Amino acid sequence: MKEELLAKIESLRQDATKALASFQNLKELQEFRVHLLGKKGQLTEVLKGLSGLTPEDRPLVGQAANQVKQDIEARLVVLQKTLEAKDKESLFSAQSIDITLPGLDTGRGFRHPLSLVNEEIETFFLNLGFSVYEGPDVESDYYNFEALNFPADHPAREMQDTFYIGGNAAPSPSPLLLRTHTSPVQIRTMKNQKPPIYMICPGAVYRHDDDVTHSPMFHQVEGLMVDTHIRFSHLKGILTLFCQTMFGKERKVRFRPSFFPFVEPGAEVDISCGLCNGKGCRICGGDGWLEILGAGMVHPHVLEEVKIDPKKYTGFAFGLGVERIAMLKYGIDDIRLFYQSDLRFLEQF
Ligand code: 2NL
Repeated sequence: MKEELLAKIESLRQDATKALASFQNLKELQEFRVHLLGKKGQLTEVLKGLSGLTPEDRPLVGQAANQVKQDIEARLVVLQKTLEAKDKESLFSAQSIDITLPGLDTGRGFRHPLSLVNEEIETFFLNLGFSVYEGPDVESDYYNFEALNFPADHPAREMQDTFYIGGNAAPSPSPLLLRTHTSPVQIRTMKNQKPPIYMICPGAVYRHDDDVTHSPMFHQVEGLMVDTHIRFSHLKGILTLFCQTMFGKERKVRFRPSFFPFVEPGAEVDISCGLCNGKGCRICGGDGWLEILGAGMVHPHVLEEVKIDPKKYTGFAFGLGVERIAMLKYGIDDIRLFYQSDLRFLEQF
């Protein structure tokens, strides 16, 4: 019994020595460790066999078994470290990457064309001493229409033209809606401040419109100048300078009579076509002029509504579409390009 076990221990030692020299990877090593030293491993079985020995033989055989066990365990630890290092090395070379190369360049960002135009407009008016104001996109019927002298039966108030916010969120008598222009910001400002008021209000507006030149959401900049002695000549002077700053000094500017409920008199402002120089072409639809903005003297009803005395103060106001200005400035023929996030388009500005 004793000799048998000692022989078994010696043979396990020799087997282990051979095996240790042949391992190629960590998996083989791990399997061998379980096979020899695991709960049901060969050496573990030998140790279990000690109970069958006489008390005199037990320490001798036990010592021999433990000696072999410790010896093998120590060598397994050393070999494991070597194999781990080898694994790591082969992982790096298998990935065929050079980790010393610089990272991928994500490129520098750039402005959206609408932001560029918006900023250019803001800079022009800031330089003249105007302030920039913003307000909510969801408005009440009162601020969007009623305060602006829209009659109750004006077609812009129809469901087909304006996006109304339905349900319990919309209290009558002033339903909620998506603003159709940024004028409500000017109404709020005139209610909160005394003249002089020199302001512009940029922002998104919403109308039930959808084709190559109209989008249900677009951007507007409106402006307002209320003070004593503001006349139509201020409107003409400032808006002429504005058009020529945005499009070039060589452009002619003309003012045509027009109607908006919130101004009297009202005008539409055109610039001469830059492509045909006023002769008439595809871009200007043949008449040599391009419409750029709407404007007028603030209607006395609007001033009264915000408690500004129309006998003491007068003002002019204007409104323009940022997309339209950008399309004319850069020669863009489809408004949807602004919203599609296609870098091939956006990168060009
Ligand atoms: C257009 C025309 C316009 C105004 C906007 C305005 C605002 C107040 C009082 C009076 Cl609070 N007027 N704004 C005036 C005339 C024209 O916009 O075609 N916009 C795209």
